[in-house]
Amino acid sequence: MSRYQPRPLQFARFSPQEMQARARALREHLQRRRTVRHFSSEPIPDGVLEDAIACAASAPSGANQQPWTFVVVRDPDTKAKLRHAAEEEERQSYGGRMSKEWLHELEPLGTTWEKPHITEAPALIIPFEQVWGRTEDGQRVKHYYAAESIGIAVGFLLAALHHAGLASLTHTPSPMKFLRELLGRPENERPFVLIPVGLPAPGAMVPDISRKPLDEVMILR
Ligand code: IYR
Repeated sequence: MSRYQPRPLQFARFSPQEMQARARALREHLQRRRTVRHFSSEPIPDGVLEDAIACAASAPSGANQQPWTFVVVRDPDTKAKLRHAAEEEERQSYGGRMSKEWLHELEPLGTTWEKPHITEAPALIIPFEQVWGRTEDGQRVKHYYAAESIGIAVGFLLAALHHAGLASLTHTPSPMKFLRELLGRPENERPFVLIPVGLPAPGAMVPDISRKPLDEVMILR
């Protein structure tokens, strides 16, 4: 029997006016998302992270292999260990491993080697890319477009968190290998980014930066 077994598509159609209104509403909503670096320790309501991760896991992926694992950390000891390890790496990165040009590009963001958000945020989500997989009987399976797939899934995740009213930060400690070790993930998984999630601290500040105008990023031919 063929492994291609199609079934009818479920698809919601909107009128042109509804479509325009929905597109504009999401544009305005997503444009209000800001990366936040100062978190309150207020807890996240039950089920919200589960729903956001389910949104991420609904993303399209190469050959539908869904090459991802999302680790959620709420345990204070684990957060403290992750912060310590991240700051060890970042101290070296900011202290000389990163080029002058790179540090210059980061200046407007006000980042430093210190990563208090890792312990202050009530939760961390660490998405892992499954660089390859295994069949049920343990055979290695090649994954196709795993990097693109996890990138798309993390885009869905950030949008879902924002939609739920949570702030997030895409933190990229470098190198990130310590995440696999401290979180006990297998050798086929590569940490993609570390995402502190929660509510912003009262009075949280963000850099005064803007996005490129549409006519710079969208080309009509
Ligand atoms: N990994 C460092 C440096 C850093 C790099 C980029 I590119 C940023 O957009 C922000 C920070 C850090 O997480 O601080």
